[in-house]
Amino acid sequence: MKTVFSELQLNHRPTFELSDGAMAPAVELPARAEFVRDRIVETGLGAIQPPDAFGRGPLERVHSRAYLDFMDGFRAQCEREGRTGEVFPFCWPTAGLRADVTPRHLDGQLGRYSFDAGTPIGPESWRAAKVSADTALSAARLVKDGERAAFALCRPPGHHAMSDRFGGYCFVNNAAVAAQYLRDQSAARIAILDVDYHHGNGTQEIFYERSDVLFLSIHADPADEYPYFLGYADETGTGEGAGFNQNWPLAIGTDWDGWSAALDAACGRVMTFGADVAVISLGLDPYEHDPISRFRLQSGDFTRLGARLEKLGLPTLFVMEGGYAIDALGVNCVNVLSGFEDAR
Ligand code: FKS
Ligand code: ZN
Repeated sequence: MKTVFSELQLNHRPTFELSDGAMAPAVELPARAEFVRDRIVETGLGAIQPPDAFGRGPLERVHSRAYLDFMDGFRAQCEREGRTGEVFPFCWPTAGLRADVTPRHLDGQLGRYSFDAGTPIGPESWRAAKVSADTALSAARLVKDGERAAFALCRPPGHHAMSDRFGGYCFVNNAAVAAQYLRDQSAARIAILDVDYHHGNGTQEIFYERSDVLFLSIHADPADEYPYFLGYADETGTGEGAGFNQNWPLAIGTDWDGWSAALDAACGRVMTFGADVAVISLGLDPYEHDPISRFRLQSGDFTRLGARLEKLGLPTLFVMEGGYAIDALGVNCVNVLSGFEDAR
């Protein structure tokens, strides 16, 4: 299986994040991608190639122009307003405040275009995020051109990014951008299966009213875990999209037995939907030793996950999302991909 990756994605280098009421060391680090890349080389999974530049067009299919304009101008605005280093939003237009205004001040704009204070953003972040999206698009193109599967080693991740808000370490929704690209290029029906420990609220929001993109997510119950305000079982889509969204919120402590039951159910839905392509939002944070997560998948279970996904028999795009047990990240990630390859 081919991998797409660029070192430019490493230039988003957060140092701190707001966590448990204090500034703590950031966990969504460049080393995450380096460990995965090194493991791909070590195991000989396949070639690693740099992404092509797709420009703004494919991003506009998923994100609002106003959001992209804000992000494109972020660096210059920081310089104008004398803000150096990382910035964090802290004030949002929640109920009772006006959602129909866009303030001029950077902090007002940050609140308008984000949904949490957990996402450090620095001068290099947006450029790295755009290259991460190019990585997803380039891997999608490989699948469109006939590869059975491809791996987009995306970082920064994407599944929390909404149509006009960043959050959860995510700026561009890589999986959504790639799915929309495949939809525009060739495929009539896309199934996105999100196996990250955290609910993919951004991907859900982007496709919630659509019947051509099925969104399925297996994650920790949002009553107990980030992102708290989306990802419940009663969210099944609306309008045209009614019946084309399904969530499996699982209890803290879920192991492979419980987790794979949800996986089987989700795979069943992919098949009855009649998907032409599967896009896997591949988070490795359901791992038992993940430092910020509380599921109990073991390294060998990730191989099983890959083999189960192969049984769908579909062209498959893997898009990396989270996973913070840095030492094991390469092994667990490549276990999924080689589990898929070896099942063929
Ligand atoms: C720590 C709070 C951390 C934020 C969790 C974000 C998870 C991000 C992710 C992604 F795939 F996007 F990277 N809360 N006290 O893993 O879902
Ligand atoms: Zn996650």
